[in-house]
Amino acid sequence: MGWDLLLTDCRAATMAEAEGYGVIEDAAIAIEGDRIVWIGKRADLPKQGAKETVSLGGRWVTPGLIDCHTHLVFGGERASEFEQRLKGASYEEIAKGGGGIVSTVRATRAASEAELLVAAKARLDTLMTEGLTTIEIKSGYGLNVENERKQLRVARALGPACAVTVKTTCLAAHALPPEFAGKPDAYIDLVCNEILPAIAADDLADAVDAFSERIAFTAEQTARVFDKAKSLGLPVKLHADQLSDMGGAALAARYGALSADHIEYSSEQGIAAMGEAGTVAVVLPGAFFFLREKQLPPLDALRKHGVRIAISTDCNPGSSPALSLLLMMNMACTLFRMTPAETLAGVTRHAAAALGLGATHGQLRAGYVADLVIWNIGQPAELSYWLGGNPCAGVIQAGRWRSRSLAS
Ligand code: DI6
Ligand code: FE
Repeated sequence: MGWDLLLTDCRAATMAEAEGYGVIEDAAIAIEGDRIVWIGKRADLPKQGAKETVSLGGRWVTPGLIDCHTHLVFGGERASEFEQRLKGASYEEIAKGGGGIVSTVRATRAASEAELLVAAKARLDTLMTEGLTTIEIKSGYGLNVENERKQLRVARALGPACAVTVKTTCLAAHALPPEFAGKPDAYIDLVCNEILPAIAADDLADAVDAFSERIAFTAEQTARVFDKAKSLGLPVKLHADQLSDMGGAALAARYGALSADHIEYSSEQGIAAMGEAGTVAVVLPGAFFFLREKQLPPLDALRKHGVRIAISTDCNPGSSPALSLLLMMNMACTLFRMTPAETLAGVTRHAAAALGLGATHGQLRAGYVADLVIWNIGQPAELSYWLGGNPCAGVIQAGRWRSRSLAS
């Protein structure tokens, strides 16, 4: 019988090497079930039949794109805060004035599960047109047991609804809900004693995140959340040092976090600790751009200390209403001076590592899950070159065609 699917006459950017694209010219890729079982030069292809053979006409193939940090499920939008910021108000001022994250908490609590699903699915459909095959989705707009569970149930439902891999993260320690005003430690008690155990009991989260910041939680409060997550067997991630240096990078490293995200203000010491711990850095150029930040993430220190760098949309209604991962790749190049090869690794190989999926996703490699994107491009750098437009010509998700338009 042979393979289920054989792709031939393609050029593969395998992302299977520590640097560069890992290019195989004139490649063939064989798929069985949901896995890649052979990839290499077409001339070396073992003699074996396939149920379906597709010639890709010289097109490029990459691993499926992975958006490893989003707040995709939320009620409402915050365009009026955007207008306020354009008149001079800062993100922190708006948050302190009762807007910001808490205004989305009100809208998310008021929305039904069905309403949240429809709105999030529309956003996910847009992201998926560009070859997204895996997405991480955080809670953090519910901030009580019932509504954090509601958000995470919607996130879990999106996987089967859209034929995409979803990893969920409980971000109950995102902001102080209004009913706990002035009592942050009491809210952290609720997170540790009620919210996280309830989420874990229903297997609603694959990881736990927190927002360590002046307008959110201290390092000490974050550490309490992380201790609880560890005791429940859940890996941790952190919104670290986005607006000020809170020692977040070092804290994340100390807990062996999968990733520390944002990290604009992280110290070199913190970055070195991340390198030691193998914690992935997730940079979020959409939030940097949309908040008109000036402090660049410490790219040179990240490279020097061998920290893997992932890139994500941070899709959320306040600081990054971004629905294009390709545009984030461009911004990582233009704003952060990353190379196009670094940015492609940032949305494949390293994004997989940031989700604990580094052994199965994010590379074109025998044994890995067959999540592939076929592109109408002349070279991989084009993926971070265009501002808008969409060169995606086909997507294979877990070994099955999800979309294709391969007419030449
Ligand atoms: N950092 C962010 O960029 C988002 N959350 C966070 O902790 C913003 C969330 C929002 O403004 O709604
Ligand atoms: Fe975020």
